[in-house]
Amino acid sequence: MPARLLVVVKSGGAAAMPEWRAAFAHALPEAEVRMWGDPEIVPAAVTHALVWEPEAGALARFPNLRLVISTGAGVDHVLADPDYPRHVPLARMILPETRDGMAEYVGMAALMLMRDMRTIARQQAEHHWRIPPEMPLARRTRVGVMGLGALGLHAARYLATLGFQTSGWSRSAKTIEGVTTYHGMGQLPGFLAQCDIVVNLLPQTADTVGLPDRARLSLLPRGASLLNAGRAAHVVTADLLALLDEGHLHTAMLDVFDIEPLPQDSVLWSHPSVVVTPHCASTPSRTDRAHRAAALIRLAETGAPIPDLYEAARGY
Ligand code: OXD
Repeated sequence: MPARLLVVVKSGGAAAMPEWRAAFAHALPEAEVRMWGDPEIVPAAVTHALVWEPEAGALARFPNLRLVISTGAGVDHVLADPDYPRHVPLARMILPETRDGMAEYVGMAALMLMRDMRTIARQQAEHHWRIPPEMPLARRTRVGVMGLGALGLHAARYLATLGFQTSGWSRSAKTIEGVTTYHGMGQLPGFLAQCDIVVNLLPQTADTVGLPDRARLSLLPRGASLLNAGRAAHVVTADLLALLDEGHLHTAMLDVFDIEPLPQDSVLWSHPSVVVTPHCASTPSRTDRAHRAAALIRLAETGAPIPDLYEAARGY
């Protein structure tokens, strides 16, 4: 077993390495930090990996890995690798900045959707002055969050502080002050039926892929809007576009896509009812994430419990 710490980093490519290295030099000076794919890496010497979308089979080449850390809150991009070494603990990257960034993005999106800023932006592009017929208010707008994990819970609380009539749906029962909660598949239809805006923040697991499918999204009231900041695999694009084109849904604001960057020829770029944001809902700085990774590595090295570990039984 190697005595020293060798951290390999796969996130942001060569351009990002100076920032990762500088942050680790400060937070974990005893570690050597190498870029993923560096030909000089001796696989047996690698002790820790900080990764986003590692290629299939790549992590399995490091026989002495002690901890894998995702550079994001989700770990689906690591688990997509069928050869991922499942005996190695896998940590999700959830910082206070991740929670705050997501809550603020969701709050902004809910306000934008409520005020129909998509239409107002289009009117500006057309030099068209049209005052909306009604002024909606948060306290008259029902926003529901699907997924009440670390990010969803914080986002739901934030929506409530903005004055929205806030609800949340999760697999198991939760009590959150100021938020009406629903749980389990049996309560999903009732939850959806009362959302003017539904926010998807589910983790991607075998149980959640396709959960907000066409039939379930049809349960939203006519004219409702969807914000997807979870994973693209949750919502089938063709089903979403059909519901938008039929006028059942008003707007879809999307931050996650099957292929990223979103291909130039995607219909989503110019669909009149879609707002595209470039997977930017919540990405703390590399410095903050390196500091968090260093803290997790220190905990792992001392045998202390590591927070936000992936649990196979629940799928995230
Ligand atoms: C994440 C993401 O998992 O950005 O953090 O999607």
